[in-house]
Amino acid sequence: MTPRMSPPLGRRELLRMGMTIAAAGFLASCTKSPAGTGAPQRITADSPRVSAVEAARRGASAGVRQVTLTPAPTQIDLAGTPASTWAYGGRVPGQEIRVRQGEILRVQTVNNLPAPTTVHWHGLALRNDMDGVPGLTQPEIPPTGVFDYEFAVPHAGTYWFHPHVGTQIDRGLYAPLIIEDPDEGANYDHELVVILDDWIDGTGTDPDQVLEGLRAKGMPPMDHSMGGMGADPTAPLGMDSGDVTYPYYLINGRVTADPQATTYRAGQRVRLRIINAGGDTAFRISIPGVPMTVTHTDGFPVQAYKADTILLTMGERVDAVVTIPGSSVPLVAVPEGKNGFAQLILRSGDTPVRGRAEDAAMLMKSQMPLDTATLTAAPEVQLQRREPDVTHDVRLAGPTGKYTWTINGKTYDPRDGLPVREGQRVRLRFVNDSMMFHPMHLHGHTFAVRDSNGGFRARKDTVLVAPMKTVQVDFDADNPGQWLTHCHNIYHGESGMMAVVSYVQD
Ligand SMILES: [Cu+2]
Repeated sequence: MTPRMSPPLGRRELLRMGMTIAAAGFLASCTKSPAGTGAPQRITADSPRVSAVEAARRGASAGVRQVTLTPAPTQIDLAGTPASTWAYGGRVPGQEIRVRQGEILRVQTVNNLPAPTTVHWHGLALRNDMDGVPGLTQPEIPPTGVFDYEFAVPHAGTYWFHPHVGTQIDRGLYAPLIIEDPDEGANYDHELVVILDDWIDGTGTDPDQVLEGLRAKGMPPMDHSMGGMGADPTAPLGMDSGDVTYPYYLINGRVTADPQATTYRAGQRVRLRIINAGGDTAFRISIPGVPMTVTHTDGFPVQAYKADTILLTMGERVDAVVTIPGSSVPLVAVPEGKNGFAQLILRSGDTPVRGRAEDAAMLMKSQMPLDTATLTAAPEVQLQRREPDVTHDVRLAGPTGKYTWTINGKTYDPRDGLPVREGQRVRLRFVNDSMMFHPMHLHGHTFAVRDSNGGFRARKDTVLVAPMKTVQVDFDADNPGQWLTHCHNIYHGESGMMAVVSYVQD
């Protein structure tokens, strides 16, 4: 068997992208320790280890899926109100990419934006040089530039993709990436992807201006003695659940006044694949009178659990199966700590909609929502118990001064890193020293969330770390490279709350 390998980012691709060799050299050289010092060397994105691990991941006869992705300025329609934005292929959300586990995905990305961009494949344990982090795993794709992403898709599940440059994710640049498992044995009749978003772009401002405004205003740290936690069990994010006020909340690109409606028959089972693509908003999700049987979170299966209301922070995904009732019902998404709601209509034949979404939204605020991290991983994806070889604290703090958010007292610097070695069991302790929640995302791995007894709960790649709380996660260091861990609030991440989990070797 001779697996066909894709070359690491080479001179040819770099030249094609208009990169100078000097700029390209930045990636490889400045992130390594000087030769001869005896210090461990970083395993960078262009390392032969990265190619070798990818080769081992590829089956001899893996099928190839070829897709073209075109990020470009466009105009969308918010129920009669036009909004200028940036999107993939002129639509929000972008066209879903659907592949099978084990296939090779090739995405030729043609940057028609007036700014540099990249694409990050959120949640995938893919090869490091395809992870889409500029200055760490690849150079930015300049305007008019082209970059060919190509990687094996390792795990089935509900994923998504978005840029990893500036505040671009809070424009319309996002789309679902669904990876099917041919052996899964579907126990449902239909699938419905449900993408939640908070929307401000093209409504008289844009996300760059929003960030400028936050910095201009500055943010005094909140008074810790106020003790916002624990006061209200139905407000798990505390009192401060967002920095940005959005005029619209969308489901699948549709505003509340003009929701998507999908028609089924009573008794049919629908697998919902719900993705929170928001920039600064967690959502509670409920279908009044219809329990949701949660089957997966962040792509990985959990022991089935029935929930009435689910909490989903930015970057998280949840799959749930519902049975269509005898009358049409809304799926309602309430932005945590903010006004308004988003909706989508599940039609049951031609019956009228039962109940008002406004009333459901009110009721949902008094219910304790499910945090999917508290679920138990399905047996086939449970991490074996093992003492960690290395433990790193990831201390989350802010905001200070002109809206600065830090990890371990520092803002993001790609030359810094939390060192890990291939083969290690790694523990990250996300310690939230701030009064705001942070959805902490780790690239390239799916960790196991620890419970208070030292056991494991769900497998996740994005986990809610509530104000003043600590969440510990374990993972096996089996995907060499340089991987970000960061807050998935885009305004926190862009203001410093990102760090590198850095594979090193002697
Ligand atoms: Cu944050």
